[in-house]
Amino acid sequence: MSLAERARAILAANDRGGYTVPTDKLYPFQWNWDSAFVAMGFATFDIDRALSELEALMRGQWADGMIPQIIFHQPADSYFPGPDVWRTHHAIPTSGITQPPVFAIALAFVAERAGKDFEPRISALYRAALAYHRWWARARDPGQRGIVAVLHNWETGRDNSPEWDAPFARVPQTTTTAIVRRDLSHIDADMRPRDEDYRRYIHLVDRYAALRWEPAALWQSAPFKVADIGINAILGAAEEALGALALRFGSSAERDEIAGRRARLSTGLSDLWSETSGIYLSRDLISENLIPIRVSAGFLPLLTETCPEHAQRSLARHLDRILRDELLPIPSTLPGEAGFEPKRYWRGPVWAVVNYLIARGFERHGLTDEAAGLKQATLNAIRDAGFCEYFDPTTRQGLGGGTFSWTAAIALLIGEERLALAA
Ligand code: 9WN
Repeated sequence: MSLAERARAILAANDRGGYTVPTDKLYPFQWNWDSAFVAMGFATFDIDRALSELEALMRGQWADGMIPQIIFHQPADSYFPGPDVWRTHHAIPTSGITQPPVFAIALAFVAERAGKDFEPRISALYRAALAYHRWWARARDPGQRGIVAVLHNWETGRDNSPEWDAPFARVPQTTTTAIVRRDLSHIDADMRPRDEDYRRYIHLVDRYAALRWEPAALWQSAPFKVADIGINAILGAAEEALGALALRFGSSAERDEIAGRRARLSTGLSDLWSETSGIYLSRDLISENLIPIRVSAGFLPLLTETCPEHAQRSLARHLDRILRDELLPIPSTLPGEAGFEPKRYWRGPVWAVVNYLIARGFERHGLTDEAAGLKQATLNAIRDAGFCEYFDPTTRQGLGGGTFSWTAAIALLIGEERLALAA
């Protein structure tokens, strides 16, 4: 079987009828940003199915516009924390937090390839994306400073990144919920977050559930409030994608509204650039300090139109150094950082989805060699180690869960471009 055939077989195996689980057993529900990448992967061969993936996310969307991190379409007991811990009130059970807003980026990607017949469905999804972005601005940037905050590390999608170590020190480890980790029955403990991390993760869930997930109450009470560089960059790019969709599906008032948020985010992002580190950083919004830990997500502002040339050049130099050190690009935490651990989840391993976004970022600024090199290295890692959840940058070994949906989606996306170039 070719790599593309294997990738499609993984998506088929993880299909639960209109939506896809990240991988069997370890993650038995629908995850927000996983499904956005999966939708793009499906769009390489099946537009109808790509739209269904996004529509299933839309069914989980809350009345206030939030699209949750997890949608529990069907019960399963192989994952913790389940709906009983989240205690939310949506018709379909969901978690109470969100994840990186790749949704509109995926929708624009699918829309570009879809024929006229799909327009009514895309139009409904555009409205969902618009409501989602309004939620981000209202609930997570109430002061309109141009950077949005996350209130739980799971929202960043980079759960145990060393960036969160210092902000998390303020979060108590007390919980009212018994912690029954299911992940450790599927994956080695040294590749996953530690128990003390989980106690803090669940402390936050308990605290927010007690506030009935009311955004203003969460904002007041949150002991963890961070401007994650990944989310802010992705949201900047997603507003751009939404602006393009609004040309076809929106009103002129909506186009102005989107342009306003986009301009604010662009100013906010420039505030996350660190001249000393030569990369973008996250900011702790309680201490107001930039978090001086260089991570792969610090490359993501390349996705935005306004990423300045000096930053582009500096990020290209970072990539070059990683390649000269003969590491698989781009480690989630850059080697040399105190918290770097090449096998422990977001503290070092390489993730195909992050590489794909960064490559798109290099590409849009004309840094085509960087983009091509990164895509090829990602494809090679998948070919050699399999469709794993993540890869050790030092040994290139595949780690975490196997037969992963978003890794399959990226293989399809990069593979398709390679075929187009060869033709
Ligand atoms: C919590 C599904 C998700 C990804 C995240 C990744 C991991 C969950 C977990 O798996 O997080 O959301 O339980 O570890 O960190 O990015 O979306 O693949």
